[in-house]
Amino acid sequence: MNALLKDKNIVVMGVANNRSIAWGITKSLHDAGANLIFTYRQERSKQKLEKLLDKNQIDAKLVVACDVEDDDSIKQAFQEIGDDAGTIHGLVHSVAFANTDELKGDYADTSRDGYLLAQNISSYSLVAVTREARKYMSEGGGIVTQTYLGSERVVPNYNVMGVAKAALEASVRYLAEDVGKDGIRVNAVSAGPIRTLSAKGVSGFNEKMSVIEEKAPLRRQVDQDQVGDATLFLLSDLARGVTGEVLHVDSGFHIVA
Ligand code: NDP
Ligand code: N5H
Repeated sequence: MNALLKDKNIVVMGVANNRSIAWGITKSLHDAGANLIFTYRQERSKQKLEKLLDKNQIDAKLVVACDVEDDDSIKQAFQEIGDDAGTIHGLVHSVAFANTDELKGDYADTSRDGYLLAQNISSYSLVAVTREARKYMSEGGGIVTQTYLGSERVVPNYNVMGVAKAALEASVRYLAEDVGKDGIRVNAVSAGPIRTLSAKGVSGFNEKMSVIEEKAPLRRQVDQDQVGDATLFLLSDLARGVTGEVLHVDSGFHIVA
């Protein structure tokens, strides 16, 4: 237990189950004394989340539905959060989506609809939620999103999602400039491969995981708790001088040739 986020109201988007990166983040934020507010899309995720909270004796301040494909849903969710919490001090964006059949084969075969869907849910959503959340971030604070190395390098099969993450990382920088004047910082964590519901069944995931143990400087896998602690750092005052940054939590894999 530490007091890095004591009495801070933090919104966490993207817990689907106990393997979610957002759940690792939840545990770190809870240990730091934060008041937690959650958003979910599917009813199934809400049920899983409520069970997890119960089992871990974490009291959520609020749990609200939010489909990031839908502006009205985003507006409604943040209005409810703002009315309930008064002030928001932090936001964790941990959502992404692309069609499974476009996460393999040639990137050149990506359909227009598939491209736009990946951009919509995985990248534009950060712009939309930043716009709504900042209305209630009157005391400044931090926003942290989740990205992957496939934005910087050509990683086989990541394809349309790599391009969405490149846009997401560029958004982090442009948003950081916009909201910096209000004392709000915007950063991303670039995690190494972690076995989650999203990662399940996508081509090439196992190979990407094993190469971390072989080639990354630390020669061990990345887990949700490591991403949780790095996200906590970025949300906390310890990172008060850091914005527009992409922090790699990948056992150092991105530095090796
Ligand atoms: P999860 O499957 O656990 O989480 C994905 C989340 O995205 C789910 O909670 C899902 O909610 C949510 N989501 C999808 N579409 C929407 C939508 N339209 N509106 C609201 N929420 C939506 O996977 P991860 O924890 O792995 O993924 C979290 C983030 O981490 C993603 O941005 C991913 O790209 C990133 N990341 C993951 C890595 C990994 O190896 N796992 C590595 C690097 C980055 P629901 O189920 O309710 O629809
Ligand atoms: C190079 C790789 C492996 C290949 C690419 C994987 C890309 C995964 C990202 C997206 C988010 C996965 C995705 O959208 C899956 C959906 O099509 C199907 N799944 C679902 O609908 C489940 C039920 C819900 C919960 O999922 C979502 N997203 O809502 C990359 C890997 C080494 C690292 C990785 C896995 C990165 C990443 O961004 O997640």
